[in-house]
Amino acid sequence: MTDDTTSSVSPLLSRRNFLRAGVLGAAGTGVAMYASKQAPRAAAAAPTFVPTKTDEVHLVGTDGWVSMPTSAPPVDPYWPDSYAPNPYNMYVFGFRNVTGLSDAQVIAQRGLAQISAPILAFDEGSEVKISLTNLGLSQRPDLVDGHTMHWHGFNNAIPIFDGVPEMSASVPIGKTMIYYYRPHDAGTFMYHCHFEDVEHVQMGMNGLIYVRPKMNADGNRYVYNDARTKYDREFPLYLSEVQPESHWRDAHIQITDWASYDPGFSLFNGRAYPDTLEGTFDPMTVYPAGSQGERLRYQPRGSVITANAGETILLRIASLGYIRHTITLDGVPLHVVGADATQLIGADGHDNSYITNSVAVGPGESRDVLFTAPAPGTYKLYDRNFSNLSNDGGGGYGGMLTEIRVSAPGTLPAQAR
Ligand SMILES: [Cu+2]
Repeated sequence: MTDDTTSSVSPLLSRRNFLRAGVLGAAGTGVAMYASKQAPRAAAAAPTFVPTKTDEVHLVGTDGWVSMPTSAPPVDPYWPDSYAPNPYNMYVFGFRNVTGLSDAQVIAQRGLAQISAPILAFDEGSEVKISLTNLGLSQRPDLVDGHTMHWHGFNNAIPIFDGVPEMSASVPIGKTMIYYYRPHDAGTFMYHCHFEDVEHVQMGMNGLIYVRPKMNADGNRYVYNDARTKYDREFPLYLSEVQPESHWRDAHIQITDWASYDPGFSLFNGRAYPDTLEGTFDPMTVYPAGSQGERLRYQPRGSVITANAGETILLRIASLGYIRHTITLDGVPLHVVGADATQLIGADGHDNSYITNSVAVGPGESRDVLFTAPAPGTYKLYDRNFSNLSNDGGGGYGGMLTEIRVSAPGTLPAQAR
C-alpha cells in the first residue's frame, strides 16, 4: 500500500482502514481500488480474445481391465488377477475418448477404461472445451469416487477448471462437467485425474496433451514458435509404472499402503516390452479372439518409432510415474529443446537447449527431444535403470524398452496428424 493511505497520516490509520488496506493488498489490487475511490477513472477496456477455433472433446472416467506381458512370472495372488476376464490380467481406472458417441454408446463404455489416456492435441490460440463424464466403477460399486480433469502445467486464471477437488469441483458418478481452457503456451503437457490422486493416477487416469504453436500456420511443424524447433515426425513417449499389488487391492476391496510402492511393470505409453513393439489399436474395435488387438485394445498405443534416415524426429516425453526415469538412445545425440512445456531459451533469446544421450525425467515432468534419424537400421530406446527393464522381476528384457526403426530416405510417406 502507499504511505498516504496507511502509515503517514494518523487519522487514516484507523482499524477499519488498516484492515481494508490489508485485505485489498492481499488481493493484489488494493492500490488501484483505493485510488479509484478517491478519483474515479474510466474502466479499462477488457482484452478481447478471439479464438482461432473451438475444440470440443468428450472424455469418460471409469474402470476396466488391461493385460501386462503374459511371459512375466506370476506374483500370487496379485498378478495375474483372478478376477480379470480373459484375456486381461490387471485392474485399472482410466479415461476414454467418447467424442461424438450417442448417450447409449457413452454409457456402454462403463467398465472399459484404457490406460495411457487418449492423446489430446490443441492449437495455441484456440479455445478448448473438455466434457468429463463419470461413469462410475463397475468392479467397485461400493466406491463413490469422483473424477476430475487436471491439465498439469496449465496456467489457469481461476481454480474452477484446475480439477483439484479440495479447490474446485469434482465430477460425481453419473454427471458431466465441462472444463474450459484457452491454450496460450505451446509444448508437451499432461493431464490426469486429481481425485484421490495417488490412487487414481497409479490406476491409470493420465495421459498427454500437445499444444501446437501458432508458427505451424506456415505449413511446417514446430515444437515452439522458433524455427530451431522444426521437426518432421513426432512420437509420444508417455512414462509410468504399475504396482500389481495395489491394482489387485483395488479390485479386491483392499487398501494399499503407498509408502511401500514398488512397481512391477515400467511402461512406455501404457505397455511393457515386448508389448511396446505391437501396433496401435482402437479401443472401440472388436478384434478377433486371441489376437494382440483384443488383448491390448485398452492400452492402445504402440511405441515403435519409424522414420526415414535424415529426418528430424520429435519425442514428446512425459512422466506421471512415481519414480525417476532416464531414457537413453545409444550413439545418437538427443537435442533437448523444451522442458515442462517451456522452450529452453533465456529471456534474451539465448539458446539453453542441450545435447545428451540420456534424458532424465522426474514425475510430473516433460521433455521435448529432437534427434536426426541415423542410418537405416533398428535402434533401442530404453530406461538405463535395469530394474525398469524387466517385467515383475522376471528374466530377460521387459519394461521401458522400444525400437527406432529407420528406413532409407524417401521410404515412408509424410506423417499424418
Ligand atoms: Cu479419478
